[in-house]
Amino acid sequence: MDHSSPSDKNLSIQPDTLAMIAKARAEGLEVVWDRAAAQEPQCGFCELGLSCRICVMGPCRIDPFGDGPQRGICGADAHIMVARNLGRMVAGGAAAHSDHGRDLVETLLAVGEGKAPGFGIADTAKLDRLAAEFGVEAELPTLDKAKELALAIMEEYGIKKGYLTFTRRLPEVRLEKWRALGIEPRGVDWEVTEMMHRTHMGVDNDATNLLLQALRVALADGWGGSMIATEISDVLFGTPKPTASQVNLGVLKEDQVNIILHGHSPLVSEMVVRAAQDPKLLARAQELGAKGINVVGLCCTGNEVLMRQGIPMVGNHLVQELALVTGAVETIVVDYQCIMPSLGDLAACYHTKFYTTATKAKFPGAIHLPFSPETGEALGRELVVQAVENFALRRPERVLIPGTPVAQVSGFSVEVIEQALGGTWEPLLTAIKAGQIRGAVGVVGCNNPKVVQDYGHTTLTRKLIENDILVVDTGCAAVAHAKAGFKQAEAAELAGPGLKAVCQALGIPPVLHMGSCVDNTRIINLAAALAQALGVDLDQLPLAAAAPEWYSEKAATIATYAVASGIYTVLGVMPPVLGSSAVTDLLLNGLEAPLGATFAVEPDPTKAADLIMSHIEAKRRGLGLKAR
Ligand code: XCC
Ligand code: SF4
Repeated sequence: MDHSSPSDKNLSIQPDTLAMIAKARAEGLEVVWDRAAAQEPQCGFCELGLSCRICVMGPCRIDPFGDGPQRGICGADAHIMVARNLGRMVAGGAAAHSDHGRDLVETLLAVGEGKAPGFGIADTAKLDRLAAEFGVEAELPTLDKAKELALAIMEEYGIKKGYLTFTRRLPEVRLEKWRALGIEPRGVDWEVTEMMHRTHMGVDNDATNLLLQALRVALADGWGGSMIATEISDVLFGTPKPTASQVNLGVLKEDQVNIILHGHSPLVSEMVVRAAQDPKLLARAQELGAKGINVVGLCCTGNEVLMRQGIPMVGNHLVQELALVTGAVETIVVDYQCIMPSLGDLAACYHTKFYTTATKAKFPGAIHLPFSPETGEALGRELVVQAVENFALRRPERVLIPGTPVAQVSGFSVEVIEQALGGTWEPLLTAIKAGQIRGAVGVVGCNNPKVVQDYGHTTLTRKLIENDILVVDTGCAAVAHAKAGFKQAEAAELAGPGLKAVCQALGIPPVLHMGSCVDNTRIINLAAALAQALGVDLDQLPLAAAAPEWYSEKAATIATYAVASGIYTVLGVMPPVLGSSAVTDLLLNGLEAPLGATFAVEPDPTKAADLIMSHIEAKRRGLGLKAR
C-alpha cells in the first residue's frame, strides 16, 4: 500500500527519496520534512536577521514594519543586528571547515612521527610541492618532510605568521584588493576568534566593518582551513583521479553487509574502506549468509571516499534518514557536520548500529568509538567487525531498497584536469576564447527542505550545460547531478554543441565532480590557475558559482570566500539579511567595485541560469572575447 500523500510528490524530484518517504510514513517514522512542517510558520524576525540573543539582557527583536522596537536593549539597530548575525554564521562555517583541516594536519604530523599505523603518504609528489610552498627542505626523507610540513601548516592557524601561504597562489592584484579593504586573512583561528570578539555586545557596531571581517574570516577558510583539509587529504590518501562508480539508494545491497560512511572527514572512512577488503572479515560475512561487505558513502565523507576510492554514493543530505529507513543498513559510521541528531532514533527502529567517531561530535542513540591517528586503523577494523556481526540481526521483511544505481564518473582534481588537457591550460583557454565553452560555473552546496530536493541543482545545471557552460560541482549538489546522469560520458549529449564537442574529444562528462565541501578549494585553485595563465584577476574570468539549495553555515562561508575571491555567486535560498537594507545592499551591490564580484539571490533555478549566463557573457566582453 502506498502511504505517501499526494503532496509528498513536492518534496523531492528523486523517485528513490519519494519511495522511502512513503515507507517512513507506512512505518510511522518521522523524517526531516515532517519536522520542517511542524516548524511552520518559521519565525519572521529570525528569517530577516532581526533577532538577537548574543547577551542575556536580550533576547531582542526589531520590528521590520517600524511600529515596534527599532533597537535591541543595548541599542543595536537592525543593521548591527543583521551584520553581527551574519558574521557569526560565516565564522561558524569557517570554524567547522578549519577544525576538520586541523584533524588532517594532526594526522599528518602523527604519520611523520611514525605514530599512525595504517596511515602513510599516498601522494609524495604533492607532499613535495606543498613542502616547497611552505619552505620545507626538499632533501628531507619523506616522513621527516611530512612532519616538517605538518608543523609549518600548523602555523597557518596561529597569530605569529600574519598571512596565509595558500593565498600566494593568487594573482598579486587580488591580494592588493584585499589589502586595500583590510581583509587579507592573517591566521585561520585568528580570524574566527576576532569575528567572535567583534560580535560580542559592545565591540564592533558598524555594519560595514563587521561585514569586512566576515569576508576576511571566509577567506581564512577558503585559502586556509578548507584548502588545508583538501591538500593534506590528498597527501595522505591520494589525489583523486577519474573513477567510475554509482549513485542513489539502490547502491545498498540486499544480500550484503551494508556500511554507510557519513560526515566530512576521510580519516575514519578510509580505514573502514580498507578493513572491508580483509579476506577474514569477508569470510565471516559469508558465514553469516552475506555475499560480501558493501561500503557506501553519504554527504561529504561519501564524496571523499568516492573521489579517491570509487566507493558508491548512497545520497545527499536529505537522504541520510531515508537510507536507514531501507532497513538494510547494518552500520552507519559518522564523523562530523551535517549529521542529523535524529539518526539515533531511526537506527533504533531497525537493527542498525550508529557509531560516532569524533570526540567533538557525540549523538543520542549512538555508540561512541573515538578516532585517533594512533588507533584509527584498529578502529576501522572494529567498525567492520561490528557491522558484519550485526548482519545476523537484520530483519528481511523490513527491507526495501528503492532505485537502480546510476553510473557516474568522479574524481576530477585540478591536477587530473590539467593532465587531461595535456599538462597545460592552453586547450581549455582556447576553447573558452573560441566560445566553444562560454565559461565555467561551480554548482555546489546542500539540500534544504525549503527547496524540492535536487530540483534546484539539476534544473540550473541542465540549463547551463545546454548553453555550453562547463559545470564543476562538489558536496550534495554533486550527488544530485550524478543521480540525474550528468556524470557519465554520454551526458555530453545533454550539452550544447560546443561543450559537447570538447567533452567528446576528451571523453569527459559536462559536469565534473571536484569533491566534498572543503574541496570547493579545488575550484578556487582552478580559477586562480586560469587567471594566472591568462595574466588577469579572477573576477575577469567568465566564471560564476551557485548554491541553489544551501542550508549550512559552511555554505554561507564558501559563498562568501567565492565572492571575496572575485567569483559572482548566486544563492537559491535567502540568507537572513533582509532586515537590514545596508547589509543587503552591500552584499548585492557594494562588493562589485572593490572586489569585482557580488552575491545574487534567485530561488528560481531557471532564472538563476539566466543571471549566470548574462554575467558570463559580460565577462567575455570584458576580456575582448566574442559574446552572445
Ligand atoms: Fe552538508 Fe558537505 Fe551542505 Fe551537503 S553540501 S549538506 S554542508 S554535506 Ni557541502
Ligand atoms: Fe539584545 Fe543587544 Fe544583547 Fe543582542 S546584544 S541580545 S540586541 S541587548
